[in-house]
Amino acid sequence: MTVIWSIAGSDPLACSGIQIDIRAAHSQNVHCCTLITCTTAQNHTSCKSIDCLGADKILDQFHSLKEQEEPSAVKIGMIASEEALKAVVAIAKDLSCPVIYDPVLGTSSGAFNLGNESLHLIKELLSQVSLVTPNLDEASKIVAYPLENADHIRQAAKDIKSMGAKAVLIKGGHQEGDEDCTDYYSDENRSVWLSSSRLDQDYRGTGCYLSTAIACSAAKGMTMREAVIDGRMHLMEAMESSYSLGNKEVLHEVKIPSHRPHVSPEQQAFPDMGSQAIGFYPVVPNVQWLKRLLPLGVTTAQLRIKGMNGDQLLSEVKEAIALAKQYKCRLFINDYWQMAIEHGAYGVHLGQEDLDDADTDAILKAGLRLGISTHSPEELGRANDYKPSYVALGPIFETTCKSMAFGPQGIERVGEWVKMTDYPLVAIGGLKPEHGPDIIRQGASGCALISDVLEADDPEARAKEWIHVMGN
Ligand code: 3NM
Repeated sequence: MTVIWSIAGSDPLACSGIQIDIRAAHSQNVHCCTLITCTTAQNHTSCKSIDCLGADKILDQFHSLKEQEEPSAVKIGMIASEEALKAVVAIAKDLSCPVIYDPVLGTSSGAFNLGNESLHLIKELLSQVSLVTPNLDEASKIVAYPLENADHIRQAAKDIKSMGAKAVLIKGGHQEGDEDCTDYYSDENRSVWLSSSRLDQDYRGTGCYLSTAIACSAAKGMTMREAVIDGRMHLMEAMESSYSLGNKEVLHEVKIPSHRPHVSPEQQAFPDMGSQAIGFYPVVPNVQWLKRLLPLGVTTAQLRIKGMNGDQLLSEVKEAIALAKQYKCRLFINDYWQMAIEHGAYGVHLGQEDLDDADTDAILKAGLRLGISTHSPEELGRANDYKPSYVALGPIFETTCKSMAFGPQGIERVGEWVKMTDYPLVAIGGLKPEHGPDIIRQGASGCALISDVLEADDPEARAKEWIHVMGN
C-alpha cells in the first residue's frame, strides 16, 4: 500500500483539513497517516477557535510515524502558529520524498492569520518543498505584491521558485467572472496554464483535496507536472460527485477521473520541417546503413544507435551528420542530444523516458528540430506541450524491433492522433509499403520503419519501393 502523510489541521465537520485529506487519499487507494498541527472549532459559517499543538506534540507525532511508516510523499496544510511552523520546518528538512505544501495563511473569519513576522518561516518551509500550491491571495501574500494579470502570476511563480520551492501551482480558481478555472504551473523546466470548466457550486476543502491528490500521484512515482494534472483530474471528479451538507458541497470521489484539463504550455515551438512531408523515414542503427540508403534519395532518416559508446559512438554520430548534410537528408539523432547539438544535426528524436533527462531547452536554443515518440493520449498530451517538430505514434502493428508496453494501435488510431495534435505525425511499428497510402489518407506526414527495409532480401530495392509509395 502506498503511504502518504498529511500534516494539517482538524476540521470537525470533515469537509476540509485532515479529514478530507484522508478521503482524497482513499479515493486513490493510498493510506494517509495524519500529523495534526491544530484542532479547529469551525463550521460552514465561522471558526470559533483554533488550538495549536505545541512543537513537542507535533514532533512526537512525527517521530512515532517515522519509526513505523516512512511516507512516499507528504502533504503539508494548515499550520496556525509560529511554534508549529518551526516544528514543521524541522520535519520538512528531514524528509527525502516529494513534499507538497498548501499554504493556508489565514481563515476568512479571521480566526487566525499568519502575520508578516511568520513570513520568514514560511519562506524557510518553501525552500524545503517540491511543490507549493497557493491561491492568488496566498501567492500575493508570499511575494508581497498584488496578482492582477497573467504577467504578475508568471512573475510570482518565478519569485516563489527563487525562494527555493522546486515547483509552484498558482490556483486562479478563486477569481470571479472566469468561465474556466485556470491555474498556472511552473517548475525548473516548464510552465503551463491548466484550465477546466468552472463548476458553479460552493465547495469546501478544494485546496486540501487537491494538494493531497497531487501528493498521492507523486507518491506513485509520477513527475510533479503529471502529478499536478492527475491531482486536478481527481479534484474535478470529486467536485462532480459532491453531496450537500447544509449549504455547502462536500467533495466525494466515486469514479475514475476522466476530465483532463486543457494544458497550454509557455513553450516556444521547435522549428518546423518545412513544407515537404516527412515521407519514408528509415530508422537505422549505424552510419553504414545511411551510406546505403541516402544515395537513393531518402529525405528524412533517424540514427538510432544502441550498445555503442565512447569514441566509436562519437565518430559514428559525427560521420552520420556530415553524410546527411552532403545528401541534404533531414537526419534525426535518437537520444544523443548533446552530440546532435555539438555537431549540428538537423534534429533530435526522444522517447518519453529520454524526455525526463534531456535538456530540451538546450535543443531548442541550438535551433534543432525535435521529434517525440508517443503511445497513449497522456504521452501525446505531454509531447504536444513541447510544441515539437513532429510526434510519432506507435506501434501501429506488432513490432519485433522494440519491446513495447503498448499493444498495436491500428491504422485508424493515426487519424484520431492527427486530430489531437497540431504537429506532423509519423506512424511507426510493423509497417510495410502497402500500408503507406492508408496511413497518408489518415493524415500522417510519414512512415518510420526498421525491419521492413533493413531485413529485406534487397534493402535498396525495398527502400526504392517505399520512396515510390510515399512520393518523396
Ligand atoms: N519505436 P519496425 S516501434 C523504434 O512504437 C520503434 O515507438 C516504436 O521497427 C514505437 O518497423 C519501433 O521493424 C520499432 O517494426 C519499429
